[in-house]
Amino acid sequence: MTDSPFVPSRRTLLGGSLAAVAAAGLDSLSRTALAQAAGTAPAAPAAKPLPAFAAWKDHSVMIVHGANALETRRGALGSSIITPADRLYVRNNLPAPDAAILADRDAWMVQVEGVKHPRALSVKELKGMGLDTVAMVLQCSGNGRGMFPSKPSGSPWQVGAAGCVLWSGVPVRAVAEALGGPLAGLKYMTGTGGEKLPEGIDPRTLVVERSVPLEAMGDALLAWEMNGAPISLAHGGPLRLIVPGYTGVNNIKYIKRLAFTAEQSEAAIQQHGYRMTAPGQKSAATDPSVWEMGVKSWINSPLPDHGTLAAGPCVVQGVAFGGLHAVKRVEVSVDDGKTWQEARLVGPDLGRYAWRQFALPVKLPAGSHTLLSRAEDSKGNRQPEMRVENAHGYGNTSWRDHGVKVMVA
Ligand SMILES: Nc1nc2c(c(=O)[nH]1)N[C@H]1C(S)=C(S)[C@@H](COP(=O)(O)O)O[C@H]1N2
Ligand SMILES: [Mo]
Repeated sequence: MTDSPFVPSRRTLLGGSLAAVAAAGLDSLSRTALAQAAGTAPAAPAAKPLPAFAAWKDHSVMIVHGANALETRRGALGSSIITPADRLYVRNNLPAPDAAILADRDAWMVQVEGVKHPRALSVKELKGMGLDTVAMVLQCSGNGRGMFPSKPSGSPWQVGAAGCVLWSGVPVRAVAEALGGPLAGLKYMTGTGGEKLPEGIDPRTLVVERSVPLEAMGDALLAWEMNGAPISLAHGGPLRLIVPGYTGVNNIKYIKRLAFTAEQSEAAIQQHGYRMTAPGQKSAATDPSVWEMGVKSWINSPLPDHGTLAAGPCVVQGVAFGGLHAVKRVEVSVDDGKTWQEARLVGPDLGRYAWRQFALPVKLPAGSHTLLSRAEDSKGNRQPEMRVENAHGYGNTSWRDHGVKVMVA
């Protein structure tokens, strides 16, 4: 993956919020001086340009880690529950396919295997087989990797490789049933991405193909719509496998094959990639696979980059989700974890795979304050204080790591 060189683009200057415009227009010295005067950390350098396939994203709120890794800035997820498409993070392991695959969406084919009557189905046929909508947190397995002091390789995501989005499509169950049902004894559901692979290379080294336990099929969809619009190329249109509660990589974009299988995929991304491997070790297929997401929350406001806050009332707000289980409770601390208060879950409850927003009105006196949040799901699983150290920086749900320090005067 090649990162584009740093070029302050006209888009940033024209399209951004006032703060972004100011940040982009200043050299780093003046930014630092301003930030110091305001008592905040220096702002990040102006953004790299967006890659062409995601040029329609809101550049002012995206951190461009590379041409295939775009993160939403903390605090830019908005104060309502659904993440707008133009603010949702993007992660591709391979270059996205040509936009021509969207020219005739209904004609896109997916090969269904491991059922009694395997066959290829068009999106048009799928649309006649059933319909459901799920609100779901889509989160990269490595979200929070940037908080690991061990600096694992990979995009150093903070909180913004995640969003809460609506997917509409046909339940995988309905498709499997229409084809006679999965064959007996199969253990996994395997999805294959439709990217074109270079010739002359063993496809298993590059193909984005992931297997999840068969029970994940229960709420899985073959989706053609996201947030009420046909799925964009960046997010996997014309057709995407949606596996609610499972990390991003298991949600296969441009899906061209869906198979019920006895074994996990032989692709490198399954065998060696996305495994919880001990620090310093090489990944092996015996390491636990990164599948279900853990209970997690973080604060989106106030944030240090809002500058010094005025002493007095303020609303601490953020998002919380439970992966496979609904989030039940969120506590907030404004004193670095000494005391905790229960926050209110606000906004609509869009089901167990969606996140809930939380809010807690507090009064902050002058000084520096570390704000923390920790969530609990309906099964009593609690967000842990510490991350699980691992070689590739997956699964960071640490409430300690996700704390924010704000200045009040
Ligand atoms: N076909 C395909 N599907 C894919 C990927 C990919 O590279 N190719 N990347 C995965 C990863 S690692 C993540 S985090 C999510 C990102 O989804 P998004 O770009 O819609 O946010 O897609 C997943 N599905
Ligand atoms: Mo990811």
